[in-house]
Amino acid sequence: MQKRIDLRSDTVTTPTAAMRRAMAEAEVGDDVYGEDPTVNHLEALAAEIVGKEAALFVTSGTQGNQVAVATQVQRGEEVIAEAQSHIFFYEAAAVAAIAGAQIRQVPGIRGVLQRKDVKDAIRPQDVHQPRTALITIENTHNRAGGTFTPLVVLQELSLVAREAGIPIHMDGARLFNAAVASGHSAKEITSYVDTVQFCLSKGLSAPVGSILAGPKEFIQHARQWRKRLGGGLRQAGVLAAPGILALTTMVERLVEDHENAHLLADNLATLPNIVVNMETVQTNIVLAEIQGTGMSAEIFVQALREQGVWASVFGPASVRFVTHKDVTRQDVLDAAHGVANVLKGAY
Ligand code: TLP
Repeated sequence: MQKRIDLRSDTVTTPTAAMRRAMAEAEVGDDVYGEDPTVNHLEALAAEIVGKEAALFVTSGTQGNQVAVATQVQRGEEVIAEAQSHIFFYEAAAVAAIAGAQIRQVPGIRGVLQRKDVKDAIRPQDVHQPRTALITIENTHNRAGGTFTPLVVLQELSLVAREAGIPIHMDGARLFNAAVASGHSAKEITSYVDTVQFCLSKGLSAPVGSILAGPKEFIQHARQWRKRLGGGLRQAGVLAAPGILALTTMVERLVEDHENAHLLADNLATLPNIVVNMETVQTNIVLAEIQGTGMSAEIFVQALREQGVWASVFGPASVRFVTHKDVTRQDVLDAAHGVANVLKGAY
């Protein structure tokens, strides 16, 4: 059988053997009673890593973001989010459906929000206008191709937010990719935001779960929102145990994923009719614009799959490749070869 090189997402990573052992051996209790020692350990460790008072283990990145929004935003208020952010684009309008608020889309530069644009988007006090209740930053930015927000920009955004008295939430689904690529610790990055969500289940390879971290009082309220959304789990230590290994053993290796993404981007860029914006290749995501091939992204991805290479349709003529621990350097070279074959019509 042909080998599958699955570059659709880093969400496809499977747990390591050590993670599976840790799951089998995890000490557990009822987490809704706060009695699961493994969950408590993970939450304390995660809070320490991002320099926040407290943390909450949530079922997914989406749940972490939406609990963060619902906890900080009232009905009829507004949330500033980058125009192509996951919170806006991929969370099934949950900000409207759950918090009852609306999103103000602010376009960034390669996914990075700009100080002036955010400042201008903050609503004045006016009976006609909603109150701006929260600013969100996506780091790294998925639809922009895995770009990270530079520390100086975070600093500027935090000043704008502080002046206006508005909290910042970071969707740090790939926070550790941002940390590794920028050379700054996760703690330095999150020092500029009030609350942060990061995923254990993407490049860090845990099978399930995300962390929401922030001030103690925020996490107390967030715990109730998580319960309300059905995220109060019982013997969740079996899920938290691989999360602990994700944080303690899987961060440094993200460098390899970034190297492989660069290698893939370099190889794809040499192919005719494929355009890769190298400026956005900063972490583990590569976006290929395929307009010049005359194929739709749907057709292209289908043809590529026949070569054993799985990628995601990211727009009518845009295809996303994501590197992760379950693809090797050779896989990436083979994937570029598969793309070349598609272009030659040799499938
Ligand atoms: N992103 C997934 C899909 O939903 C698109 C992917 O394959 O990249 N924030 C960001 C920036 C994300 O990229 C994702 C997942 C989430 C939040 C949501 O995480 P989950 O899937 O755990 O709900």
